[in-house]
Amino acid sequence: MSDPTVQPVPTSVVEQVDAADVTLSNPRRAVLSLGSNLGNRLDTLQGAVDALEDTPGLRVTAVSPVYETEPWGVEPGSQPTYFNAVIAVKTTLPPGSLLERGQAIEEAYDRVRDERWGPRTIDVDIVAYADVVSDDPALTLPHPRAHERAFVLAPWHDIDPEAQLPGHGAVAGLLAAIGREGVDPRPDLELRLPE
Ligand code: PH2
Ligand code: MG
Ligand code: MG
Repeated sequence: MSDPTVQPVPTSVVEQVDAADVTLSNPRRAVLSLGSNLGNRLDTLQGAVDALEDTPGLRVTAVSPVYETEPWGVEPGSQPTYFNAVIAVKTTLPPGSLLERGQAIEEAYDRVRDERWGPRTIDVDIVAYADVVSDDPALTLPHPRAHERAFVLAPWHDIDPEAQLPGHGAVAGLLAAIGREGVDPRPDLELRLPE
């Protein structure tokens, strides 16, 4: 007869430990888009980069040039222009935790969400996370509109000319197809890669 004091380990627990272990020991690459069109746009973008670098389990590996961009998806002239940039990170955070961290940074900058595509102090979007493709409404991956936004593709292409957008192909080709209208480099401005 088996010893009644020895409890069998439930299979589900064993699987959870394994899943956590894989995430913790396996940093993933992700690409984030940063945008600001209210307040001190450059300082805010730098603050977001620094806050991301300060996140346990996350390292910023590349920071793109800064672009000044026409607001996309809204009436022309109805909003200030954006500063946009893209960063590459290496992280042990799973996608949902990375999303929460981005939202916490948005809240720290008093981001207001009262209209779709309304002006904002800071928007932190996950453009791509490893090669994950997901239609989870809480976090669609890759970002559902990244392939049609030059303000994402141009800075991404700058930091990784070979980049691929999962499900859509080469960033270089996508960018060539849509063009760079309304997306102007600002070589006089620079974001620092945290030490
Ligand atoms: N973000 C939006 C909507 N429109 N336009 C530009 N130029 N840059 C953005 O970051 C941006 C936008 C929603 O997130
Ligand atoms: Mg966005
Ligand atoms: Mg967003």
